[in-house]
Amino acid sequence: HQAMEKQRAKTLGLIKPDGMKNMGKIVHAIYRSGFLINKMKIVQLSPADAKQFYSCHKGKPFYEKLCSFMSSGPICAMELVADDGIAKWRTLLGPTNTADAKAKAPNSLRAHFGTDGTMNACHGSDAPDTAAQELNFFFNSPRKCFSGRGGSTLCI
Ligand code: RTP
Ligand code: MG
Repeated sequence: HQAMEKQRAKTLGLIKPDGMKNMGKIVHAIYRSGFLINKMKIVQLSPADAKQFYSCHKGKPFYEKLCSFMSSGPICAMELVADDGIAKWRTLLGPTNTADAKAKAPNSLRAHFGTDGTMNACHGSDAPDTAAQELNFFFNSPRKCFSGRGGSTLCI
């Protein structure tokens, strides 16, 4: 048996509010790892947007804190493309908790740029169906408006 060829796949990458001060380094690492950045935009989620985006975590103890963090400042949304892109991006992210990332994946983005268990620099979709849904949320919702900085509004 030949090894299965890894399929080219799109995923949603986010640079979270705490990661934005390191956006240049994170984008550099994304390119260096062989991803194509096919789409990119900087937006700020409203608390309601964040609740919708993370609705799969509704009811968990960290949900409110997560949603207020995710709407606390600008974020960068990217459509990332690579062979086996969903898993490849999760590997580059490292474990969810920054301390775990530092211990287990010291070269990961979360090890370098994360802060704690909630503020962990970046997000990645976890499966093909959530990748499609999350890409749609940021790049294919024509009537959805996110607020930008300084009172401006970015509409997609
Ligand atoms: P993400 O969805 O952001 O890529 O992260 P993940 O899959 O590695 O982790 P997940 O379990 O989906 O959790 C989503 C985000 O919620 C925050 N979180 N805080 N105990 C906590 O305080 C806690 N646990 C999770 C993190 O920001 C995590 O990335
Ligand atoms: Mg997740």
